[in-house]
Amino acid sequence: MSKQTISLIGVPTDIGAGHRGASMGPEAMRVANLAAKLEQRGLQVIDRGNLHGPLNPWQPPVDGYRHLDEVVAWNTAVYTAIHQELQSGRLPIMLGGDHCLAIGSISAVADHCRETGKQLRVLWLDAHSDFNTAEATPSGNIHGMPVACLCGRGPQVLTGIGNTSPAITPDVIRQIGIRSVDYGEKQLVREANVGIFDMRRIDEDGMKRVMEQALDGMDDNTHLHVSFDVDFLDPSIAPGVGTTVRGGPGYREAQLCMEMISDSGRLASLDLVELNPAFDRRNATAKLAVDLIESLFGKSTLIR
Ligand code: EXY
Ligand code: MN
Ligand code: MN
Ligand code: MN
Repeated sequence: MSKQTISLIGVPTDIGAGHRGASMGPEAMRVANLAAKLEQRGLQVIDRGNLHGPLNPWQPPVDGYRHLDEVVAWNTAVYTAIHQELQSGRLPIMLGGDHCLAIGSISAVADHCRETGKQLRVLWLDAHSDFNTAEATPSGNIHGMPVACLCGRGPQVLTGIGNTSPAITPDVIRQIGIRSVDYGEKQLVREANVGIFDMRRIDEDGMKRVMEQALDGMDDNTHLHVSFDVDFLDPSIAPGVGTTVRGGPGYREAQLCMEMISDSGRLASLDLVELNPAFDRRNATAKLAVDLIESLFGKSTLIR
């Protein structure tokens, strides 16, 4: 079998976030040696460099959305880049950037699945559900809305990115690590019936059982996309994010989560988002993210 080729796509923007700094995420991941670590695992890695888009004008929300035009521009570029990598048979890793960029990446993945007859499963690793709408959002920040947009709840300029709208249906999503959902957002995720494994569930059942359930029902025809928001992790191990929420998975739980995804053998695309070097200490969170991505690609602590 030929070597799996991974392409790294940097998307240096914080256009959907409430704090500046996630725009520095791609470079922090490069400084933490992501490409070399994956190559050490026997993978071929192509760094495609960074996408380009509008600067962050740092304006207040208009009609419930902050920086909507700029968010559309960045996500359109993400869609095109990710779709092209998938069509060329490579496994794209989108290095964000804030989580609004998952609208573009997952729209591309969903179109690719329709084109190739694959079944899509999305694992959303996050402290937040990211299911806000213009009516429900407390902030107007679009990084709190990507899952809703992907499911067709949002402005047409975002729900319409790609060839099919909505890009996905809620039944393909499994959210892990959730512990911060806004009041109105809670009604929305319940109505949409999003599969949520919140922290209470992880406390009660353990990460092993939760991941078994989240990965259940996949087969050889499944394309597994992982959208990894760094705020999924407990802030004690991952301070380098703008939206920390205490009570997240610790190092061992996060490793187990990644190792079980790797064991599934279905990982076919990845977002690494919300890493914010302005909040980090000596690039520790970027190094941790690289460590966890190595586990996603088969580095295991298992000795048996
Ligand atoms: N739910 C809050 C909001 O919509 O403003 C916070 C969202 C944070 C989103 C982070 C990236 O996952
Ligand atoms: Mn998020
Ligand atoms: Mn297409
Ligand atoms: Mn989050």
